[in-house]
Amino acid sequence: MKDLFAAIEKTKNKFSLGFKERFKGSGKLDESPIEDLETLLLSSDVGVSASQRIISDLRASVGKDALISDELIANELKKSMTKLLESVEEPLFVNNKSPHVVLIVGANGAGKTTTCGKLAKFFKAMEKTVMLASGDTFRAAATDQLDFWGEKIGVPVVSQGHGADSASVIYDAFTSAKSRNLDVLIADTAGRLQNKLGLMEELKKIKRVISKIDNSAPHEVLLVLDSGVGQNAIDQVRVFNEMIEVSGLVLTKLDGTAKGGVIFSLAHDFKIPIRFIGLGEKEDQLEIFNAKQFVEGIFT
Ligand SMILES: Nc1nc2c(ncn2[C@@H]2O[C@H](COP(=O)(O)OP(=O)(O)OP(=O)(O)O)[C@@H](O)[C@H]2O)c(=O)[nH]1
Ligand SMILES: [Mg+2]
Repeated sequence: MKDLFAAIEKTKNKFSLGFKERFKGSGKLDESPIEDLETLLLSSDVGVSASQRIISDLRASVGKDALISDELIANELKKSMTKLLESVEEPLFVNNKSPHVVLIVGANGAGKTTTCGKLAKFFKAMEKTVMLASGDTFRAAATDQLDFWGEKIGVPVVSQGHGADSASVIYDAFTSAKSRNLDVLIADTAGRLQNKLGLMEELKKIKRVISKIDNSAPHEVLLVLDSGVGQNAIDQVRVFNEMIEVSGLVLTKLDGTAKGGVIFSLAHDFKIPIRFIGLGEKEDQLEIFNAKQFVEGIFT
C-alpha cells in the first residue's frame, strides 16, 4: 500500500490539495462549493459524467442545507468515489483452462510488453506455470524485449521473430502450452493504432485462430492503458472494444502522472473490470486494483 500511495502522489496532489484548500472548516454544501468541486474533479481528469455521478451521490448523502464540516464532506466524497470504483473492482482469476489465455492489447507504448513480464511474475508467485508468446511481430526489438522478461522471470517465451504472422506465433504457443499442461499463456501484441485497419484484422485473426483450439479462448483480453494520456484513454477503450471485446483493463504509469483521475471516468463509462494498476517499470510494480486503497491514496 505504501507503494501505491507513493506512486499516485501526483494525482493526489492535484486533487486532494485542491480539495483541502477549498473546503476548510464548515459550511453548507450549496451551489458554490459544488461548482468548485466539479471544477476540481474535471481538472483532475475525472471526466464530466463520472464527476456528475460522484456529486449527485454526495448531494444525496449530505443534503444542501445542513451545516457540515470539511471532514464530513471528505468522508462522504470518499464513499461516493469508492462506490464508483468498486463497481469495476473484479480481480482476474485464472482457472483450470489449461492454459488460461490472456491476450494483451493496447496502443503503442502503453506498457503492454512490460505488463506481460509483470503478469508472468505475478502468476508465477501464485505457483502457476506460465508461458509468454511474442505476438508483436511488427516492431523489430519486441521479441528481444519479451525474451529479456522471460529470462528475468524464468518463464519460457515462444517467438518467431520480426515479420512473422502474429496469429501463428500465438497459435503455436497455445499448442505448446497446452501440450505442456501449463496454467497461463500471456500473449503480447503490437500496438499500431496508426494502422487501425491492419491492427483490427490482426486482432480478429488472432481470436479466430486460437478459438480453433479452444472456442472459449482467449479467456481474457486485457487492454493496457497509459494513465498519462488522461481522457484519451476513453477513446482508446472505445477503439479497442470495437476491434476485439475487451474483458479487463490495466492502468499503467500511475507513478508518472497527475491524470490518474481518469480511472473514475473509465469505471463510470464502461463498467469493464479494472484488473491491475502499474506503478513503475520494475517487475513487482503491478498491483491488483483495489478501489478503497486507491481512493485512500488520493486523499491521504
Ligand atoms: N513509470 C512507469 N513506466 C512504465 C510502466 N509500465 C511500462 N512502463 C514503461 O513504458 C515504456 C513502454 O513500455 P512497453 O512495455 O515497451 O510498452 P508497449 O505497449 O509494449 O510498447 P510497444 O510495443 O512499442 O507498443 C517502457 O519504458 C516501460 O518501462 C509503469 O507502470 N510505470
Ligand atoms: Mg511492446
